[in-house]
Amino acid sequence: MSLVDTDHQAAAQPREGADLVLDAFLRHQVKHVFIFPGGTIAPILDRIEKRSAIEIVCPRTEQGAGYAALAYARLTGQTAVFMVTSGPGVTNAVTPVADAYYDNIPLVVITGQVGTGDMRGDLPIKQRGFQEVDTVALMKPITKAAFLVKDPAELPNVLEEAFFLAREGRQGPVVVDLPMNVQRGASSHPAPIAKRTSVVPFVPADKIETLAQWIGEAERPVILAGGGVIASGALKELRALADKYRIPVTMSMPGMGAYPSEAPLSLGMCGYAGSQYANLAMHRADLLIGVGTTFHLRQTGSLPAKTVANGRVARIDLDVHELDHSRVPLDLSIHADAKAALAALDRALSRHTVGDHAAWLKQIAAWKSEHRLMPGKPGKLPKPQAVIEAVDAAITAKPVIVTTGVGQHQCWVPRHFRFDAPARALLTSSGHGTMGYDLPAAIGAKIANPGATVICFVGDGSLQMNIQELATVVERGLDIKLVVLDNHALSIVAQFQRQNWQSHPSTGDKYNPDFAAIAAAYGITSVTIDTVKGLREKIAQAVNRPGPVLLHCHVDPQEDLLPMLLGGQTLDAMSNQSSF
Ligand SMILES: Cc1ncc(C[n+]2csc(CCOP(=O)(O)OP(=O)(O)O)c2C)c(N)n1
Repeated sequence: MSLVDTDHQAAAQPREGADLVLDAFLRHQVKHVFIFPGGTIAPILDRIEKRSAIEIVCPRTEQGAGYAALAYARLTGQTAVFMVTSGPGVTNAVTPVADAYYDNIPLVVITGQVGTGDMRGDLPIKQRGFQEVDTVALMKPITKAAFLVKDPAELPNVLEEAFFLAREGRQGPVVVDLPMNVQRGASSHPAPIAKRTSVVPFVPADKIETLAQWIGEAERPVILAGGGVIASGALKELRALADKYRIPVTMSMPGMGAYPSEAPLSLGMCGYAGSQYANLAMHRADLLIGVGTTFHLRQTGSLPAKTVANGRVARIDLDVHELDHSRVPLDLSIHADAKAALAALDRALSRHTVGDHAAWLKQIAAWKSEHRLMPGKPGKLPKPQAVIEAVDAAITAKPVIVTTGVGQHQCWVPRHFRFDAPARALLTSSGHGTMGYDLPAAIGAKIANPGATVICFVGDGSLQMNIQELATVVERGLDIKLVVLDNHALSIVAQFQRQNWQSHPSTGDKYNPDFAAIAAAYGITSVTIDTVKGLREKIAQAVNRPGPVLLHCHVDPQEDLLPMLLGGQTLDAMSNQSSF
């Protein structure tokens, strides 16, 4: 069956709002929609089911649907469609929408709404309709735009604008709120669709020339690559530049994979949960070049003016506001798409002489061996880092997509799993830092790329935010490997509490169920790991077995995330102080 329902398109006017929504999906070649249903979204759901071959993905909660949509958009490069019902559907969708906003993920969010006659409008009352909530007001601060459509005739243009805005410039979510009478109402004369064209900033040749000159002068250059490098498809350009001119590359968490973890010039992740060697390199650089990265607290620490002790800072970004309001003071700001800017930089550099940075690379090699990322004192239970490394070693097939929750485990994954996008890609909730992204994101990843090996590293706390999605895994027969790093704690918060207030009464020593038994109850193969003995073999067997598997790994609860960049510390002075 074709995705386009030609019979219906030929049908006589007038057309219902729900049909006009479906038309927009078909125009934009939507292949999957992610939905958690309810009455006020049912008209569109019905239309998709009856009149298209679009596949409906219906997890167990709005969060499940939302995070799956986010991962799907990330991997397919397409705008994902996420649909929820009015009232509680909308409020449950707020967190995934915020996640899409802060991590620049193109999403069109269709929200059901009570009929316009039942809407409170400007009246000084709480609610007029059942399950009425002011969706636009709730969503405005966490979307690129939020529209309430009151007339079906406006639908084609509003939806066109929504699909356009989701991708324009820095990508993100757009909400379209659709009252029942708009979905069900007929429009004889929908307005003709006004096409929009993207504006890509012109690469400023003079600034690129300045940067090329600075690279020529630099003795200690470092590139900080962010998620923007991956989003703009600038992997080839970044790698060519770094390799040709021997510039070490560090990455933010969303930038992991922009440069291969294993390459000799890779410094891995920087910042709060990065390594001391990456942070030392940034701090001691005489030229730091940020590409598609925000220079936020997590990457540069709490003393932004001291990110670089004695050097220049240049930054390339698609978002001019980020440059105008940079946390880290800039000596050069280049408003451009990363891919185009790096290609222009390479051309400009061909006219300059660049040294081999031998002394700098030698210094970095010394820091790397001096500050290796190591687990703490061995205990009876496996170390989380050892589990991650064992999973890494056990997977040979490509591509591999890794998703995580939020917490210590999220920080250990970039440290101990080797990334190299797109063959070994990381999907994690970066800007919003949302527990519960993990399992649903793995579902979206597997739907987007059924041939990929999908691994979800998840803490016991994060898993319990959306554990119900194990049902979706089974229902859709998704071959996902869940590696539960169970330390019986909301550990990163427990560590923070111990560091500052010496105890963790509500975040440590948590009661946990037998996750392996829960997986088994859903019909998922499960394996329990609670000893160091045979760890690698057991893990290799479990991750290479076909079909979904949950590995319940009891890991050492006495393991701190170390080193860590604490508030008030400059990048050269990460803390290595145990909290126990
Ligand atoms: C939805 C949500 N609520 C609260 C937090 C605050 N928070 C950050 S990490 C964390 C603990 C995570 O525990 P777990 O998933 O077990 O990971 P661990 O730190 O033990 O590896 C909490 C409560 C958050 N990030 N997201």
